[in-house]
Amino acid sequence: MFYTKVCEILNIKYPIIQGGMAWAANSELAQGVSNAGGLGIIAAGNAPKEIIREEIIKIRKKTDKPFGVNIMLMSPFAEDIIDLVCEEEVPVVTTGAGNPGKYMEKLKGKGIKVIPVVPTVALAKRMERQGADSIIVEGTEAGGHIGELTTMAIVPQIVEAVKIPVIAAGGIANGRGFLAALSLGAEGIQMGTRFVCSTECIAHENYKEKIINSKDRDAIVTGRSTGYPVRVLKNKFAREYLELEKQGISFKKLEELGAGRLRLAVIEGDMENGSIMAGQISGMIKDIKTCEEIINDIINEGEMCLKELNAIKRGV
Ligand code: TUI
Repeated sequence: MFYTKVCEILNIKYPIIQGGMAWAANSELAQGVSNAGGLGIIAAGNAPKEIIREEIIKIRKKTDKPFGVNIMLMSPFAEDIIDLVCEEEVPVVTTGAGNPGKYMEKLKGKGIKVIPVVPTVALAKRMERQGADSIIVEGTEAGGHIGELTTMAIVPQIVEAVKIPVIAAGGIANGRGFLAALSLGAEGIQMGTRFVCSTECIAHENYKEKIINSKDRDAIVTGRSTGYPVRVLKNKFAREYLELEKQGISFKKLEELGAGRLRLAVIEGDMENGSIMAGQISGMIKDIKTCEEIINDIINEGEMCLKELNAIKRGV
Protein backbone atom coordinates (compact mmCIF):
# COMPACT_ATOMS: atom_id res chain seq x y z
CA MET A 1 0.00 0.00 0.00
CA PHE A 2 1.23 3.49 -0.98
CA TYR A 3 4.36 2.20 -2.74
CA THR A 4 5.15 4.97 -5.23
CA LYS A 5 7.89 6.00 -7.65
CA VAL A 6 9.48 7.92 -4.77
CA CYS A 7 9.84 4.62 -2.86
CA GLU A 8 11.36 3.01 -5.94
CA ILE A 9 13.85 5.82 -6.61
CA LEU A 10 14.95 6.12 -2.99
CA ASN A 11 14.71 2.41 -2.13
CA ILE A 12 12.43 3.03 0.87
CA LYS A 13 9.27 1.31 2.12
CA TYR A 14 6.99 4.33 2.60
CA PRO A 15 7.03 7.62 0.63
CA ILE A 16 7.62 9.70 3.75
CA ILE A 17 10.64 11.99 3.89
CA GLN A 18 11.83 13.86 6.98
CA GLY A 19 12.41 17.60 6.65
CA GLY A 20 15.96 18.98 6.96
CA MET A 21 15.59 21.00 10.12
CA ALA A 22 18.78 22.73 11.26
CA TRP A 23 19.88 21.72 14.80
CA ALA A 24 16.88 19.38 15.28
CA ALA A 25 17.60 16.87 12.53
CA ASN A 26 20.77 15.01 13.42
CA SER A 27 21.68 11.33 12.95
CA GLU A 28 19.46 10.27 15.85
CA LEU A 29 16.26 11.57 14.26
CA ALA A 30 17.34 10.50 10.78
CA GLN A 31 18.05 6.90 11.85
CA GLY A 32 14.63 6.77 13.54
CA VAL A 33 12.87 7.77 10.33
CA SER A 34 15.00 5.55 8.06
CA ASN A 35 14.66 2.51 10.33
CA ALA A 36 10.87 3.04 10.31
CA GLY A 37 10.76 2.81 6.50
CA GLY A 38 10.87 6.50 5.56
CA LEU A 39 13.85 8.60 4.48
CA GLY A 40 15.72 10.16 7.40
CA ILE A 41 17.64 13.36 6.72
CA ILE A 42 20.63 14.89 8.51
CA ALA A 43 20.31 18.68 8.29
CA ALA A 44 23.60 20.46 7.63
CA GLY A 45 22.07 23.88 8.44
CA ASN A 46 24.95 26.29 9.04
CA ALA A 47 27.24 23.59 10.48
CA PRO A 48 30.78 23.00 9.18
CA LYS A 49 31.79 19.91 7.22
CA GLU A 50 33.45 17.85 9.97
CA ILE A 51 30.44 18.10 12.30
CA ILE A 52 28.21 16.70 9.56
CA ARG A 53 30.75 14.02 8.67
CA GLU A 54 30.48 12.74 12.26
CA GLU A 55 26.69 12.55 11.89
CA ILE A 56 27.07 10.55 8.67
CA ILE A 57 29.47 8.15 10.41
CA LYS A 58 27.01 7.80 13.33
CA ILE A 59 23.95 7.08 11.20
CA ARG A 60 25.81 4.39 9.27
CA LYS A 61 26.37 2.60 12.58
CA LYS A 62 22.65 2.76 13.39
CA THR A 63 21.01 1.82 10.11
CA ASP A 64 21.75 0.09 6.83
CA LYS A 65 18.74 1.83 5.28
CA PRO A 66 19.03 4.82 2.89
CA PHE A 67 19.29 8.29 4.40
CA GLY A 68 19.97 11.79 3.13
CA VAL A 69 21.72 15.05 3.94
CA ASN A 70 19.91 18.39 3.60
CA ILE A 71 22.10 21.20 2.31
CA MET A 72 20.95 24.68 3.24
CA LEU A 73 22.32 26.60 0.29
CA MET A 74 22.63 29.92 2.14
CA SER A 75 25.08 28.36 4.59
CA PRO A 76 28.65 29.66 4.38
CA PHE A 77 29.68 25.97 4.35
CA ALA A 78 27.35 24.86 1.53
CA GLU A 79 30.22 24.12 -0.90
CA ASP A 80 32.11 22.16 1.78
CA ILE A 81 29.00 20.09 2.46
CA ILE A 82 28.65 19.37 -1.26
CA ASP A 83 32.25 18.04 -1.19
CA LEU A 84 31.47 16.04 1.94
CA VAL A 85 28.38 14.27 0.56
CA CYS A 86 30.42 13.38 -2.54
CA GLU A 87 33.33 12.05 -0.46
CA GLU A 88 30.98 10.04 1.74
CA GLU A 89 28.77 9.06 -1.19
CA VAL A 90 25.58 9.63 0.78
CA PRO A 91 22.56 8.08 -0.98
CA VAL A 92 20.35 11.20 -1.15
CA VAL A 93 20.73 14.99 -0.98
CA THR A 94 17.88 17.41 -0.46
CA THR A 95 18.52 21.14 -0.79
CA GLY A 96 16.77 24.24 0.51
CA ALA A 97 16.87 28.03 0.42
CA GLY A 98 18.36 28.31 -3.05
CA ASN A 99 19.04 26.86 -6.48
CA PRO A 100 21.40 23.84 -6.43
CA GLY A 101 21.83 23.90 -10.24
CA LYS A 102 25.58 24.50 -10.20
CA TYR A 103 26.21 21.44 -8.01
CA MET A 104 23.93 19.07 -9.87
CA GLU A 105 26.51 17.54 -12.23
CA LYS A 106 28.97 16.85 -9.43
CA LEU A 107 26.34 15.19 -7.22
CA LYS A 108 24.85 13.14 -10.06
CA GLY A 109 28.37 12.07 -11.06
CA LYS A 110 28.69 10.39 -7.66
CA GLY A 111 25.38 8.57 -8.10
CA ILE A 112 23.70 10.72 -5.44
CA LYS A 113 19.93 11.17 -5.76
CA VAL A 114 19.21 14.90 -5.72
CA ILE A 115 15.89 16.28 -4.50
CA PRO A 116 15.73 20.09 -4.35
CA VAL A 117 13.03 21.94 -2.43
CA VAL A 118 11.27 24.31 -4.82
CA PRO A 119 8.63 26.94 -4.15
CA THR A 120 7.69 27.75 -7.80
CA VAL A 121 6.84 26.12 -11.15
CA ALA A 122 9.75 27.87 -12.91
CA LEU A 123 12.35 26.47 -10.50
CA ALA A 124 10.75 23.01 -10.62
CA LYS A 125 11.08 22.92 -14.41
CA ARG A 126 14.66 24.13 -14.27
CA MET A 127 15.55 21.48 -11.68
CA GLU A 128 14.01 18.75 -13.83
CA ARG A 129 16.03 19.91 -16.86
CA GLN A 130 19.20 19.86 -14.77
CA GLY A 131 18.66 16.26 -13.68
CA ALA A 132 16.84 16.32 -10.30
CA ASP A 133 15.49 12.86 -9.46
CA SER A 134 12.42 14.22 -7.72
CA ILE A 135 11.40 17.55 -6.22
CA ILE A 136 10.00 18.59 -2.88
CA VAL A 137 7.27 21.17 -3.40
CA GLU A 138 6.97 23.13 -0.20
CA GLY A 139 3.93 25.29 0.49
CA THR A 140 3.92 28.36 2.69
CA GLU A 141 2.31 26.37 5.55
CA ALA A 142 5.77 24.97 6.31
CA GLY A 143 8.01 26.07 9.17
CA GLY A 144 11.26 28.00 8.74
CA HIS A 145 12.13 29.78 5.50
CA ILE A 146 9.08 29.72 3.22
CA GLY A 147 7.75 30.59 -0.23
CA GLU A 148 4.49 32.43 -1.00
CA LEU A 149 2.18 29.76 -2.37
CA THR A 150 0.11 27.24 -0.46
CA THR A 151 0.64 23.49 -0.73
CA MET A 152 -2.91 23.12 -2.11
CA ALA A 153 -2.22 25.57 -4.94
CA ILE A 154 1.40 24.88 -5.87
CA VAL A 155 1.60 21.06 -5.70
CA PRO A 156 -0.90 20.34 -8.52
CA GLN A 157 0.61 23.09 -10.70
CA ILE A 158 4.07 21.53 -10.41
CA VAL A 159 2.68 18.00 -10.83
CA GLU A 160 1.28 19.19 -14.20
CA ALA A 161 4.51 20.94 -15.17
CA VAL A 162 7.11 18.17 -14.62
CA LYS A 163 7.49 14.43 -15.23
CA ILE A 164 9.67 13.61 -12.22
CA PRO A 165 7.80 12.59 -9.05
CA VAL A 166 6.72 15.33 -6.69
CA ILE A 167 6.97 15.20 -2.89
CA ALA A 168 4.53 17.54 -1.13
CA ALA A 169 5.53 19.49 1.99
CA GLY A 170 4.04 22.15 4.20
CA GLY A 171 1.03 21.59 6.45
CA ILE A 172 1.13 17.79 6.48
CA ALA A 173 1.25 15.80 9.73
CA ASN A 174 -1.28 12.96 9.55
CA GLY A 175 -2.85 10.35 7.29
CA ARG A 176 -5.49 12.72 5.95
CA GLY A 177 -2.82 15.21 4.90
CA PHE A 178 -0.82 12.36 3.36
CA LEU A 179 -3.80 11.19 1.30
CA ALA A 180 -4.65 14.78 0.34
CA ALA A 181 -1.10 15.19 -1.00
CA LEU A 182 -1.45 11.99 -3.04
CA SER A 183 -4.79 13.31 -4.37
CA LEU A 184 -3.01 16.46 -5.56
CA GLY A 185 -0.73 14.22 -7.61
CA ALA A 186 2.24 14.03 -5.24
CA GLU A 187 3.96 10.65 -4.82
CA GLY A 188 5.30 11.32 -1.37
CA ILE A 189 5.32 13.74 1.52
CA GLN A 190 7.96 15.55 3.54
CA MET A 191 7.21 16.39 7.17
CA GLY A 192 9.24 18.54 9.53
CA THR A 193 7.21 19.74 12.50
CA ARG A 194 5.61 16.30 13.08
CA PHE A 195 9.07 14.70 13.37
CA VAL A 196 10.27 17.37 15.82
CA CYS A 197 7.66 15.92 18.19
CA SER A 198 9.24 12.47 18.11
CA THR A 199 11.09 10.70 20.90
CA GLU A 200 14.21 10.45 18.72
CA CYS A 201 14.41 14.20 17.97
CA ILE A 202 17.03 15.91 20.14
CA ALA A 203 15.13 19.22 20.22
CA HIS A 204 14.68 20.50 23.78
CA GLU A 205 11.53 19.28 25.58
CA ASN A 206 10.39 22.94 25.82
CA TYR A 207 10.42 23.17 22.02
CA LYS A 208 8.32 20.02 21.64
CA GLU A 209 5.92 21.19 24.38
CA LYS A 210 5.58 24.58 22.68
CA ILE A 211 4.43 22.86 19.46
CA ILE A 212 2.08 20.54 21.36
CA ASN A 213 0.50 23.45 23.25
CA SER A 214 0.20 25.69 20.20
CA LYS A 215 -3.10 26.58 18.55
CA ASP A 216 -4.07 27.14 14.91
CA ARG A 217 -3.00 30.80 14.72
CA ASP A 218 0.23 30.58 16.70
CA ALA A 219 2.51 30.01 13.68
CA ILE A 220 3.29 33.44 12.25
CA VAL A 221 5.65 34.86 9.63
CA THR A 222 8.56 37.13 10.48
CA GLY A 223 11.05 38.67 8.07
CA ARG A 224 8.67 39.51 5.21
CA SER A 225 10.30 42.95 4.91
CA THR A 226 13.73 41.37 4.43
CA GLY A 227 12.65 39.17 1.52
CA TYR A 228 13.47 36.17 3.69
CA PRO A 229 10.20 35.19 5.39
CA VAL A 230 10.43 32.67 8.22
CA ARG A 231 7.51 30.90 9.90
CA VAL A 232 7.87 30.59 13.69
CA LEU A 233 5.67 30.10 16.72
CA LYS A 234 4.66 33.35 18.43
CA ASN A 235 6.85 34.34 21.38
CA LYS A 236 8.60 37.38 22.85
CA PHE A 237 11.38 37.33 20.26
CA ALA A 238 8.98 37.03 17.29
CA ARG A 239 6.88 39.95 18.56
CA GLU A 240 9.96 42.13 19.11
CA TYR A 241 11.32 41.24 15.68
CA LEU A 242 8.03 42.11 13.96
CA GLU A 243 7.90 45.43 15.82
CA LEU A 244 11.45 46.32 14.69
CA GLU A 245 10.55 45.36 11.11
CA LYS A 246 7.58 47.72 11.31
CA GLN A 247 9.91 50.48 12.49
CA GLY A 248 12.05 49.81 9.40
CA ILE A 249 15.37 48.94 11.04
CA SER A 250 18.10 47.86 8.63
CA PHE A 251 18.41 44.39 7.14
CA LYS A 252 21.88 44.10 8.68
CA LYS A 253 20.52 44.85 12.18
CA LEU A 254 17.71 42.32 11.74
CA GLU A 255 20.24 39.73 10.56
CA GLU A 256 22.38 40.35 13.66
CA LEU A 257 19.32 40.12 15.86
CA GLY A 258 18.41 36.72 14.37
CA ALA A 259 21.86 35.14 14.68
CA GLY A 260 21.97 32.13 17.00
CA ARG A 261 18.26 32.24 17.79
CA LEU A 262 17.34 28.85 16.32
CA ARG A 263 20.02 27.13 18.38
CA LEU A 264 18.80 29.00 21.46
CA ALA A 265 15.32 27.55 21.01
CA VAL A 266 16.14 24.03 19.78
CA ILE A 267 19.13 23.23 21.99
CA GLU A 268 18.81 25.54 25.01
CA GLY A 269 15.01 25.42 25.12
CA ASP A 270 14.72 29.21 25.50
CA MET A 271 11.11 29.78 24.47
CA GLU A 272 11.21 33.53 25.07
CA ASN A 273 14.30 34.61 23.17
CA GLY A 274 14.76 31.78 20.68
CA SER A 275 13.36 31.35 17.17
CA ILE A 276 10.81 28.53 17.30
CA MET A 277 10.60 27.52 13.65
CA ALA A 278 7.50 25.37 13.07
CA GLY A 279 4.71 24.99 10.53
CA GLN A 280 1.01 25.88 10.52
CA ILE A 281 0.10 22.28 11.30
CA SER A 282 1.64 22.67 14.81
CA GLY A 283 -1.86 23.26 16.23
CA MET A 284 -2.84 19.71 15.27
CA ILE A 285 0.14 17.93 16.84
CA LYS A 286 -0.78 16.78 20.31
CA ASP A 287 1.75 14.12 21.32
CA ILE A 288 5.30 12.87 21.18
CA LYS A 289 5.64 9.48 19.53
CA THR A 290 8.45 7.38 18.11
CA CYS A 291 9.24 7.86 14.43
CA GLU A 292 7.95 4.34 13.86
CA GLU A 293 4.60 5.19 15.48
CA ILE A 294 4.35 8.45 13.52
CA ILE A 295 4.95 6.69 10.21
CA ASN A 296 2.77 3.65 10.93
CA ASP A 297 -0.08 5.89 12.12
CA ILE A 298 0.09 7.93 8.91
CA ILE A 299 -0.02 4.83 6.72
CA ASN A 300 -2.92 3.33 8.73
CA GLU A 301 -4.85 6.61 8.78
CA GLY A 302 -4.20 7.02 5.06
CA GLU A 303 -5.71 3.59 4.40
CA MET A 304 -8.71 4.41 6.62
CA CYS A 305 -9.20 7.73 4.88
CA LEU A 306 -9.11 6.01 1.49
CA LYS A 307 -11.87 3.64 2.67
CA GLU A 308 -13.93 6.62 3.81
CA LEU A 309 -13.54 8.22 0.40
CA ASN A 310 -14.57 4.99 -1.32
CA ALA A 311 -17.66 4.82 0.90
CA ILE A 312 -18.57 8.36 -0.23
CA LYS A 313 -18.08 7.30 -3.86
CA ARG A 314 -20.40 4.31 -3.36
CA GLY A 315 -22.92 6.49 -1.51
CA VAL A 316 -23.01 4.36 1.66
O1 TUI B 1 15.02 25.99 3.44
C1 TUI B 1 13.95 25.78 3.97
N1 TUI B 1 13.69 26.09 5.26
C2 TUI B 1 14.58 26.73 6.08
S1 TUI B 1 16.13 27.22 5.65
C3 TUI B 1 16.34 27.92 7.13
S2 TUI B 1 17.76 28.82 7.41
C4 TUI B 1 18.44 28.54 8.84
N2 TUI B 1 18.27 29.49 9.73
C5 TUI B 1 18.89 29.40 10.87
C6 TUI B 1 19.72 28.33 11.13
C7 TUI B 1 19.87 27.37 10.21
C8 TUI B 1 19.23 27.44 9.06
C9 TUI B 1 15.26 27.75 7.90
N3 TUI B 1 14.28 27.09 7.30
N4 TUI B 1 12.94 25.22 3.27
C10 TUI B 1 13.08 24.92 1.89
C11 TUI B 1 12.82 26.09 1.06
N5 TUI B 1 13.54 26.40 0.02
N6 TUI B 1 11.86 26.99 1.22
C12 TUI B 1 11.99 27.90 0.21
C13 TUI B 1 13.07 27.50 -0.53
C14 TUI B 1 13.64 28.08 -1.72
C15 TUI B 1 13.62 29.45 -1.95
C16 TUI B 1 14.20 29.96 -3.09
C17 TUI B 1 14.24 27.23 -2.67
C18 TUI B 1 14.80 27.76 -3.79
C19 TUI B 1 14.78 29.10 -4.00
O2 TUI B 1 15.37 29.52 -5.14
C20 TUI B 1 15.59 30.86 -5.38
C21 TUI B 1 16.47 30.93 -6.56
O3 TUI B 1 17.67 31.14 -6.35
O4 TUI B 1 15.99 30.67 -7.67
